[in-house]
Amino acid sequence: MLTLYDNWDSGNGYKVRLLLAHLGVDHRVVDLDLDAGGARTSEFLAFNPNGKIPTVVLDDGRTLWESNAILSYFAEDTRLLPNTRFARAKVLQWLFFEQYSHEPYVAVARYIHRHLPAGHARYAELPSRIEGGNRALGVMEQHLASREFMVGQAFSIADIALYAYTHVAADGGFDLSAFPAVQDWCARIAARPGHVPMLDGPPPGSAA
Ligand SMILES: N[C@@H](CCC(=O)N[C@@H](CS)C(=O)NCC(=O)O)C(=O)O
Repeated sequence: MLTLYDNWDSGNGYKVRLLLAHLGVDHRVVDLDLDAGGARTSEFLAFNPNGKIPTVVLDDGRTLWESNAILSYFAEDTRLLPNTRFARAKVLQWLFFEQYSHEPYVAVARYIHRHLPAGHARYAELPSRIEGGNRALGVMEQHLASREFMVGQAFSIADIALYAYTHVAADGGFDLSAFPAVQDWCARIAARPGHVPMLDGPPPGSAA
């Protein structure tokens, strides 16, 4: 069976869990304790030499990593990836935006707050992470002020990729009330049939 190497508190992992839930793809989850170096063991590095979750091992043993590549793989030929050339490119546009202009700020600020002890040197990064994250949220706000979804008229993996860390941005010190269209979009995504929430602990029986 398809195996997802994951961590319950990771938004990057949650993207894949949310997509697999929407598509009803059967899988098993192996939850790695990242703070204890769970993604740096020789066993896991054999699947992903970059030492990061999410990583999937397909039924035939092939591996795939990078959350947005995994989303693209499973969304192929489904309602979650448009099939016209320009709309697909727009989905890619937002996936790359998420990785370069959003996740390094919104997710990293959250990581610092949730996983590093008070007084850790990385708390000094927070002002620049907040500034960059607010810039990314501002881009989304402007875009979503007149749209229901990130691309076209339909829910797609662009929404899933950006929802994952946006809806928990407050964990990193962001104030989403300054972005009302983003807040409304988050509520629409969470209300969709088939939605699953982010986890609040490792799923039972999923430890490596
Ligand atoms: N660009 C990657 C980022 C993956 C990533 O940063 N994963 C983190 C958890 S969110 C991780 O595995 N960290 C463990 C480590 O670096 O040891 C993606 O989108 O999949």
